[in-house]
Amino acid sequence: MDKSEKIFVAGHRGMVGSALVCQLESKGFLNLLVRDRSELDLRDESVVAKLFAEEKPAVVILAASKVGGIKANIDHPVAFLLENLQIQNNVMDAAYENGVRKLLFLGSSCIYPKFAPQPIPETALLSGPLEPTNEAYAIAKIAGIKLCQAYVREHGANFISMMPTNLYGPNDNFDLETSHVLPALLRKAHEAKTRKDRELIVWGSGKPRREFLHVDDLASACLLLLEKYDSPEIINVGCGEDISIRELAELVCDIVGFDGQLSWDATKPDGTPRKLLDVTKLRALGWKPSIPLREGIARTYEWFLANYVR
Ligand code: GFB
Repeated sequence: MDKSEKIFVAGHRGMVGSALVCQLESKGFLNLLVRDRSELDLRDESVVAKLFAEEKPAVVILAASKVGGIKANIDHPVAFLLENLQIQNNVMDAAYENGVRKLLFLGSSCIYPKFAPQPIPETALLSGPLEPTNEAYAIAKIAGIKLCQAYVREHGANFISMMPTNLYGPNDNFDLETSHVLPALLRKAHEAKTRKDRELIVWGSGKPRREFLHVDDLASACLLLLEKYDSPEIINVGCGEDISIRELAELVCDIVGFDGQLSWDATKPDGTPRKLLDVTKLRALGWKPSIPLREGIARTYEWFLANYVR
């Protein structure tokens, strides 16, 4: 990628987008196009078209999504389906209409069937029923993949799609109702320690397994794919290892310094039993993650203490 090319980072205030901006700037990509939500509503087709016509970005990273944890997905399927379709349709159409050289679309590991083989190869897409707790989000992301591939096939566009595993890091959402598990556990353990509680309640059975990737590693994988990957076939991005929610809760408590007991709220859903991505394709491009889980969680806890705890 040319250092002077204009790169539009859609969603630059989010956890992924902010990590991307940081990494792009540190590598000397200084011609970044970013817009706050108050200036640009990506769900609005006409304002997206106007931005592209005026700014003519060369490269687009589509990191803007309506995202949330298992409860938010269950409670708001309309927003997860509708808003994600609107955002990706508007951005991809404007990118094509304005001759964008390359677009990177961020999907999710939840696009794969609930009972996909583990680790999940890219070929598992659309091979079985989805996990019901995040079906709306998954359908939107699958539509995004298919739209990228359609622009490639019909118009020769260079639109690529990566499927990240569960992500965490600075600028994550720490709201207990809408967040993913890792920021939720960090906050719960911190508050339990502060209150000197003897018990911490964790959702579900603790048995599901998840793979966690620090968002700075995700950002470095994005840059690699922008440089080296030009195929319409989707590519998984993960660290290649998973742990159970029970093990994660124990690790978080150890890092935070909460030494009370864990108890399990069986009224809350487990979601998909396991979601470990097969990252053979990505590894073959020479990429590997650099932030071990314990270190990444400790760094995220430091960020939480400095930025969230008031
Ligand atoms: O991270 P999470 O909300 O999403 O939940 P998914 C992962 C697991 O952690 C589930 C358990 O088994 C939860 O029951 N868990 C335990 C908790 N305690 C908590 C807690 O306090 N908060 C939360 N949130 N979970 C999401 C999808 O699925 O993954 C999204 O809903 C997206 O669409 C995202 O794909 C990456 O991993 O189950």
